Amino acid sequence: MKLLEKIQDPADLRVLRIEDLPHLAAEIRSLIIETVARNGGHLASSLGVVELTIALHYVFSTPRDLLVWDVGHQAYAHKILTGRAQRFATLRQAGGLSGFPKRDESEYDTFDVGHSSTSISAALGMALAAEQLKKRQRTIAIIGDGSMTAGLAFEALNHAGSLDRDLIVVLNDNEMSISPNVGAMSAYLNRILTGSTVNRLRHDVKSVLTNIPRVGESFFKMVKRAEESFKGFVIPDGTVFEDLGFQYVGPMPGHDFVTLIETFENINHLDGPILLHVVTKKGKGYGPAEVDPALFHGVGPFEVASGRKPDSPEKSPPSYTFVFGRTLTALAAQDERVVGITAAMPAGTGVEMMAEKFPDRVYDVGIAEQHGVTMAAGMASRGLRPFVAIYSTFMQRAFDQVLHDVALQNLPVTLCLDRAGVVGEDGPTHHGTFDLSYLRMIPNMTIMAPKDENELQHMLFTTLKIDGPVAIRYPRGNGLGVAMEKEFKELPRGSWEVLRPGRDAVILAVGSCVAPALVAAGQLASEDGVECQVVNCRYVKPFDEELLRTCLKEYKWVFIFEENVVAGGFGGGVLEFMAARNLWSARVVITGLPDRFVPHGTPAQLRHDLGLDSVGIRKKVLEYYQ
Ligand SMILES: Cc1ncc(C[n+]2csc(CCOP(=O)(O)OP(=O)(O)O)c2C)c(N)n1
Repeated sequence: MKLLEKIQDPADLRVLRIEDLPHLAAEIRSLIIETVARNGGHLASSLGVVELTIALHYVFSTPRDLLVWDVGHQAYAHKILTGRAQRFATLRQAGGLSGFPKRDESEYDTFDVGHSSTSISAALGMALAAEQLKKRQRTIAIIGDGSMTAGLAFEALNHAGSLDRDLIVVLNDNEMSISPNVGAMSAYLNRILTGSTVNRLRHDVKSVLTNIPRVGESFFKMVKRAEESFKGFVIPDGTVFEDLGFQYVGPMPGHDFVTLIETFENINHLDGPILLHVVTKKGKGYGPAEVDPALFHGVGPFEVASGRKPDSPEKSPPSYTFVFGRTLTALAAQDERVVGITAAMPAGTGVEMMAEKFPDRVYDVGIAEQHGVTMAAGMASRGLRPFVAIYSTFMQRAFDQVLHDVALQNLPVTLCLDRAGVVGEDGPTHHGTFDLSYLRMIPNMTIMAPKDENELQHMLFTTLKIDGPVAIRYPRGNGLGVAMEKEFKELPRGSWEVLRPGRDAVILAVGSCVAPALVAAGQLASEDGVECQVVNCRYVKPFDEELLRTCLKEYKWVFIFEENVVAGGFGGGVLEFMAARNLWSARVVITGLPDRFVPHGTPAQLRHDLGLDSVGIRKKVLEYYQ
């Protein structure tokens, strides 16, 4: 019988011998690799923390003690050990397990996550709640070195260090964010690992260790043993973390059960804020992911033996991300004011394409969306034209910076919002379905959404002609395969496009809804006898006022489709326009996302369920049109 089959919850794990744990780790790794190879997911991060996760559940009394995962993309072993091994095959599938911790999925999932750098704040909150409610518990935040680059994590360290409450922060250092980690903190951690800090302090390791209450000689022996297998393992005085009020323990090897378990047992007796610096290898145990952890950070299905994607017979159209990267590079070549900014996602956003040609004009700020946007504002205030490429969902974090630092001063910063709309299997933490609402209300903003990849390149070019902030939102995945025009062209600000005439009703479609609206209009005409005019509302702000006025006067029925929440979205803007001008003759039907969080599933299925594919659009028109 496999070890994993005996483990229904962590209590079953705790009766195993330490010698058995490497077998268990191997079983968990196989299950993770097989499942992600089928369903896609976050592979390398999860493989890197298998031993760490087992050791945490082995020593701490979960679920009473709380494990708070940062981002949560590395929590697959945690899910498997906490009663979800049997359902693990459903990972990221509609109705199946979420790819991230979810409180309504398990009592072991202490906090819903997806966006990074929340764990220390949330864990501190839980520790304070336990104190006030007189509950005994250990609270442990597990945060990666990449996630540690965000302001939120620093804010939490700053506060936690001053409060002196019981809190353990496990810093999982694999020297990688999605791509190699960046910044001074990363360089600092690296100096600790490579020894310059360690060597300076090694001579008085013993006196420091034996002075820590309840640790003493045995811990020192354990440290010495670890030291033999690992470059440096000390408790140095004077790390940044010590100065912030944490007891610093580490750096320690993150794949060695004996060291991990003894250390956790020891720090379980320590009081106050503790930072345990654990060194792991991203992708551990799966060759292709160890070799290229960035590629295997988040992956679609692949062949286990080779690590390669299955061959697809057809050549797929370029992705929006690729078209963005290529266009940005071309614009940078034409205009030396252009700079590119990414927040830890050079590959995911396509900014790396510009970095290859213009490395001095591209900045990876780390997971620091707020800083990236305000830095862009500073650049724009002095004559540069920054393009800030951040996924729609992560731009939420920089809302005030967009409003206060960019828009208020009407600065020409281009916000490039990839992964707008439903993103699929990553689910509600990652759907980019709020941007039209949170941007449309901001004065001075221009907002565009391309109907296809060709229009995206023209929009990027057009932003250089607009003297103020611009946001372009475009979907995840491949473009439509349309012909790419060679010359960039300017799309006059606030201009819409009539793509198909029709006398009976008008469809106002935004971005990803334009193509299915055209398909639906074709079927409505040929099969249902309803002729719809289709308008590509490529500017969500400002509107094409003249065209909108004509539509509102000439048609009894106006159908609006947008892959954004209805609340505050494009359709809401049309209603505001009508109200302000007393133009009430048309009936308006808005289809967008409802006022609830949309779960995970394939993008096609989600769009179908939301009525945003051609089937749904046709159905909606027929439902209302008389
Ligand atoms: C606010 C925010 N920005 C960007 C991301 C995308 N993202 C997910 S994981 C990750 C890297 C995290 O690195 P690290 O914390 O070191 O974890 P690792 O994957 O290396 O284990 C990034 C940038 C995110 N989840 N949240």
